[in-house]
Amino acid sequence: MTDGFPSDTDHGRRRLLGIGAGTTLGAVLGMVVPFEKNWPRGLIPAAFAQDTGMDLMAGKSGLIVLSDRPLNAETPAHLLDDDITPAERMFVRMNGLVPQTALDGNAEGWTLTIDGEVDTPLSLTIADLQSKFETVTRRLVLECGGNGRAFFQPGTSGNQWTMGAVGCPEWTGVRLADVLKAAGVKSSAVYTGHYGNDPHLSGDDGKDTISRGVPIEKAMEDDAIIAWAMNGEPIPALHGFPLRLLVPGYPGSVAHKYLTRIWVRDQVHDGEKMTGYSYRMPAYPVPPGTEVPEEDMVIMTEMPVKSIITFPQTGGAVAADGTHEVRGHAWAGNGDVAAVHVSTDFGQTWQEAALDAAPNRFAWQRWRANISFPMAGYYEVWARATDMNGVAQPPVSPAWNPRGYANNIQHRIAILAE
Ligand SMILES: Nc1nc2c(c(=O)[nH]1)N[C@H]1C(S)=C(S)[C@@H](COP(=O)(O)O)O[C@H]1N2
Ligand SMILES: [Mo]
Repeated sequence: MTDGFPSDTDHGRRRLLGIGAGTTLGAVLGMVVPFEKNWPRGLIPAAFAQDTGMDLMAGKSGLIVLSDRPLNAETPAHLLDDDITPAERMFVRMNGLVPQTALDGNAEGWTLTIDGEVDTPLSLTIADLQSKFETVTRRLVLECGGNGRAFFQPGTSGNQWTMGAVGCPEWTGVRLADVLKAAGVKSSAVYTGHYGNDPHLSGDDGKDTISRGVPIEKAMEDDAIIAWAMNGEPIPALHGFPLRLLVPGYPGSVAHKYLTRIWVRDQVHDGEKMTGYSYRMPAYPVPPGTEVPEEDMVIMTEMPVKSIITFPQTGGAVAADGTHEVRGHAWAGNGDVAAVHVSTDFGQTWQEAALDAAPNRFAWQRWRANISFPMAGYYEVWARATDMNGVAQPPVSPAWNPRGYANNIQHRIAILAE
């Protein structure tokens, strides 16, 4: 099994594989099954089937499941306090099903193909990647393009992520640029197209679950990596075992899991969820609720500046006197964050937080502030990050868009001073 899945999941699966003529369902599930005699032999108990999400979430702790088919789960902000997000706290965004290879932790014969607009198409094993290219380890923020969707008015369709479709694990792999250079990128190259082996929800082999890409200039920057490890362990099944791409700064959807192929295109990639309204924003500001013509939608690129408050947990009580630490993380799709400010008076006044430097580009940055209260009562702490261009998070949802992307509204928490 891959890291992040405790042994009881492992047992569950092994027991499941062992279901044979003499096996009872009660033994498999470890509990009494009153209608045991009606159980059709060979039928996988729903408790273990992929569409419940139960078994798959066994390695997670405290996440909120937003949908179970496909599996989508976010992390409450106070559980994102670690500088390096552990696997058990990492949000999950599946567009399709978790591939069996990942569930089995089976990377045997895995190859990554680089083809299209390259001089020499490559077929690389994981051992090739590890031996032929320089290994790099980096903390990289991964944030779903739809994080914050729940705050748009009127609401938009899709997972109603609040603040927790984001994390910053430490990834180990090789630079995407080094691999592309080894293949020799032709001058005709325009875009990348990413492919993996996760099955489409319909089970139809002919359908891609998702296939997004980035402009070749972005792919050739130093920051994007092809990773085989997360937090020093093989990448967990839900996060892309055995290989995944990370293209920091861009929406998480370009960070392809279960990576099998990078097709270098001579045009803007037109794979699954690259076209129409998927991961696209109106080319101009629109009033909330507007129907925007498809041809006016443009591909999302850099994610906006954002921050979260990870301590204290919202809703807690503190002593009205004295000072109290609040802290969290801040990140921006265009590089480093310039400043973080906090307010305890609904945004009338702001105090600057101490902000740590990023350990590497596109890692989130720790911020801390000491706050105090003039008297007992209900307060909110609001946090506001500002990027290097002086652009700050808004106190209300930013530009409404048909699919509810890129909402970097300020995070606020409730505190009772008593
Ligand atoms: N193969 C594959 N890669 C994928 C996806 C997917 O469904 N299949 N989802 C994408 C989206 S939309 C996001 S936000 C991130 C989520 O990564 P995580 O589940 O590891 O947090 O993976 C991206 N890569
Ligand atoms: Mo996403």
